[in-house]
Amino acid sequence: MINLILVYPPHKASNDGLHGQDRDWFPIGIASLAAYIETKIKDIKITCLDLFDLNEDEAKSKIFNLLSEEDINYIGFTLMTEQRHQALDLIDELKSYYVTDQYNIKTFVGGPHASIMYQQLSEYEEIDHIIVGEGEKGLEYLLTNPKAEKIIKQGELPIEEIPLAVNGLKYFDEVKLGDQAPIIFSRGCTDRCFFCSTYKTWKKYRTRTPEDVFREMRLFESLYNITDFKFHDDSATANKENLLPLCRLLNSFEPKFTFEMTARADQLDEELIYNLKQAGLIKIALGIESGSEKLRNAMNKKLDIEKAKENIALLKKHKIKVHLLFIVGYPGETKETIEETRQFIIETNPDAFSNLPGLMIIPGTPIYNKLVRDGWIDDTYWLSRKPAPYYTGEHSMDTLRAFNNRLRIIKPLKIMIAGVVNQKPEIFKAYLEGINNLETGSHIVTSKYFILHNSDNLKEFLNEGEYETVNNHLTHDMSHTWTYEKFKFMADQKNKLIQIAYKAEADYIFWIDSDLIVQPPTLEHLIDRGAPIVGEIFWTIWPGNKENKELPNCWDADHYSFASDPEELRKPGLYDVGGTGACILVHMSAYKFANYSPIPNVTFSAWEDRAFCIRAACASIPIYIDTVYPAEHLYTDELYNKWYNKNKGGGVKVE
Ligand code: B12
Ligand code: SF4
Repeated sequence: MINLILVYPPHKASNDGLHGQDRDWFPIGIASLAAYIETKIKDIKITCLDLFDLNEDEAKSKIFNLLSEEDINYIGFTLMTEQRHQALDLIDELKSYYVTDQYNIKTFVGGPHASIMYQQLSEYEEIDHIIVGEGEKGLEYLLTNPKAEKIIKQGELPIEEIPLAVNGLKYFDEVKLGDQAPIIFSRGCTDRCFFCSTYKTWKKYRTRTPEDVFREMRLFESLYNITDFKFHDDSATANKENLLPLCRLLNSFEPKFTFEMTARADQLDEELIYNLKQAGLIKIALGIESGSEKLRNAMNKKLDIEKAKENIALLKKHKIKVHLLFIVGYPGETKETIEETRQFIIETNPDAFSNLPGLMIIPGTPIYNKLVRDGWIDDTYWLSRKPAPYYTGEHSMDTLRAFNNRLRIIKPLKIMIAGVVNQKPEIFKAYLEGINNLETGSHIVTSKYFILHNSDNLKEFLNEGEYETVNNHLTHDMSHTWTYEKFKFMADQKNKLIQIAYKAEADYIFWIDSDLIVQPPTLEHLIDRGAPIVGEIFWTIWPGNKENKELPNCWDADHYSFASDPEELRKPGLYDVGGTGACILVHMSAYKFANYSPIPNVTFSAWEDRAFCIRAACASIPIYIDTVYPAEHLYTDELYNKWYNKNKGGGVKVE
């Protein structure tokens, strides 16, 4: 008798926040193999192990327990690129224990990664066989041919032989199905997008008969009490003639099933949408990939974009939830192409959209082959334990993160630029020039609001509604030996500005001290950082600093002191810090919570920026400093004159 184990291996999420997958699906690949093979080989015992959410030790002991109890002849593993190593490690261990005279276990692999990297995998001694492509016929061949070759290619399964995967579920030691069952209507895809490897497993696009699919869904209902389904097809709607009869079968059946599916956005029309809705479609995912035609062409995504837009509107009209899928960071992606994608999202207004952090490079895809030719990656990468990489040949992960944040700005962000000002007119003018030169795309709307402190003479530089004045006996100076009374005054003014921003529903306050000249990209760049509190750096030699050393407007310990060397901040980047001030962008989520008032019992909290940052830190709001576009701090007349000479020529001396 053949004793066969089929394993869906564990998938250890990496801790980089970039890879990993939540568990909300069932591995029908091995279920399908089990369902097929039971009809072909009579004298067989099959066990399927779904180990996806176990750690490697748990997975190992599960397999080893089985091996110690039974005489297993064959054990096969699904290989996805992302979890190749978890499977390969298990095979290694297994071979080191169970290859003796006593045991003779054949190990084999199949699935997407095996179907692509079979040559490389054939060099692993521990793997006895690799089944390429669809696994059913290959598995039958292996189990019926003791002398089967190492690489087995048996080609695609005729459509009428595609098994009902549901029949394979009885072989699982534990059926982790949840409330939704997986189902497929078709195999393969009608397209060949350059980032996609699906064609390596499934060659030709084929659909199952509507009757077969309907029968399988009813079995899920009667055996597992499931009435909600997810179609795992790449492109479920490519064959309308076959799909409409399935819709009719589903429509006439009680209880009513619900389902979701993925389709090409241009492979739909109103008749199909109407029928799908009647049949129980509640949600559809559509791969748009990019709003830029240039990029879609580069991806070989031949999408009729007008048809796609029309279909999205029709789906919404029929109350089917639309989830759009995008790729960020394909070669050629720029700020402008991201803007085109953002505009596409705004125009079509889907119920949801998503994308991975970047373009995931999967072997076997045309884009992978190009990057190999360009020397960006090579096949040895897949021998490592690393997850599939994101393409960073043109943009760093930081920039990709910024692109991702930008995409999520659906309504223009309101930014209130604010400050409490007491300044020399020339410097204030230069300061305002810096602010007016800030670049703002269509995703940003700025306003200004200042409290002019003992500075009525600055009114002439501002428009009505951009300021208010407050005059009192307190004076500003650069000695920074401020009294508690002065700090308290500043805190009160800034708190007042927070209230104004809140009333105006400003998404962000951008605090800029009135002697800072910001660089044009600063605001957009800080917004792209997607952080609740992020300062832009500037450097100052504070009066009284004996070492005559420039220090940044941030600190990482207590009382404007540094646990690490501030010079490291000279390298452009984003750093988390203990506190910052004077040039910071604060999101509403942070300014709604943190204010500038001194904190009782914390002596050094009298400086209002410190009090703000302590409050934020206590609420676990992270604080960052960005060092890519340092501002210029014109805190002495000499510095102003130098700046003026450099920027305006000539120079007007400030006394
Ligand atoms: C639904 C789906 C998901 C679901 C469920 C995943 C699953 N494993 O079932 C979710 C959303 C969770 C998912 C996640 C991911 N997916 Co996905 N997903 C799919 C999709 C669309 C369908 C899978 C499916 O159910 N097919 C139907 C069943 C019957 O086929 P199958 O599982 O492939 O099994 C057949 C063969 O592969 C083979 N086989 C499978 N296992 C074994 C084992 C043995 C021993 C043998 C002999 C044969 C064999 O025989 C089976 C029957 O013919 C495929 C594309 C596709 N059409 O296949 C992509 C696909 C499998 N996913 C892919 C990717 C990249 C991912 C992610 C990495 C995406 C991400 N960045 O998060 C994650 C990885 C998650 C993980 N580690 O499992 C790639 C895989 C490429 C690769 N080289 O690994 C594919 C091919 C899509 C693509 N665009 O290239 N995915
Ligand atoms: S991305 Fe979608 S449409 Fe393109 S080839 Fe892959 S499955 Fe087909």
